[in-house]
Amino acid sequence: MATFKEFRNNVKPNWCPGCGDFSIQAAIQRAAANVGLEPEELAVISGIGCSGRISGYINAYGLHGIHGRALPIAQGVKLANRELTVIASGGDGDGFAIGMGHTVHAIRRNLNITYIVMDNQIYGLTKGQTSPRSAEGFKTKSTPEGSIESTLSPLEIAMSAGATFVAQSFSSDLKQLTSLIEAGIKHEGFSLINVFSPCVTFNKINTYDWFKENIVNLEQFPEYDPSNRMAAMNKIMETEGMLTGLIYQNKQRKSYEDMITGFQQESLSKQDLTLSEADFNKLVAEFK
Ligand SMILES: Cc1ncc(C[n+]2csc(CCOP(=O)(O)OP(=O)(O)O)c2C)c(N)n1
Ligand code: SF4
Repeated sequence: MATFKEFRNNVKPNWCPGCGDFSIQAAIQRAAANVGLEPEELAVISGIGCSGRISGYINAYGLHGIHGRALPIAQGVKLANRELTVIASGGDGDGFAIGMGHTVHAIRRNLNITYIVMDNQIYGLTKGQTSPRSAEGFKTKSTPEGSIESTLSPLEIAMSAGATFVAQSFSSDLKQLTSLIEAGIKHEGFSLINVFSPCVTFNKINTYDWFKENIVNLEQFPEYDPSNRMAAMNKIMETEGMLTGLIYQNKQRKSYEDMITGFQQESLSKQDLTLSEADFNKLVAEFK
């Protein structure tokens, strides 16, 4: 069985020293080993951003896609080869700005994919503009007088889009993050894991200390029941989206793959999809 070290490759990340994304990389590698995967059983698909580089830093199948398009690619990979464990990842700009339409529909489609958002509340790669996750009043190069737009709540959006698994964590809490990624991989459907991942270079407000002061860990509420949708929505609103842990899980709803008519257990990539000449001609005749 592969250890987490076997999910490492020899590419040296070029993230800034102290960037939260390092811990997310480590957590993915540990979670993959802990659930018993081999590198050839995992595909990591990412968008564009500092965070998007992650697919190149893990020894597994990987694709560094285009900005905001990690999820369409990840869904294609999963549909073509359902035997692969598919992790999609990217930044809050990638998933909640340009890619938001894909995020909402991937959530409601519920393919068996784990989506890890590396949420630093800013655009890192393009050197520090506001993202939909930036707070009102947040000053950046694109909002020198402070952002006048309201902050987007991905957890509330995920819940209202019919999510079957919603979790949030902090890159510094490697233990919690690893166990949530393991739970996300095991979940039979789409799992959204939003991870606070400080950008030490451009975001001087949402720092490690700021997160430590503001995070509300769900462990404080032993009676909390993540199968209760109403309680999950209430807790997200009560904590202004700063809660961490497993927020909601619906184990009843089947994944897209398990509901789609004719979609077989054997992955498409292993099936003989050759069309006979007779069938081809029959198909073409339908369009005449
Ligand atoms: C279609 C397109 N639009 C815009 C860009 C420029 N761009 C690259 S990364 C990025 C945002 C980066 O922020 P985020 O997704 O939050 O990732 P981070 O760098 O913070 O990890 C933008 C706007 C692009 N590469 N492609
Ligand atoms: S700019 Fe920010 S997000 Fe990008 S690598 Fe540096 S610390 Fe990380």
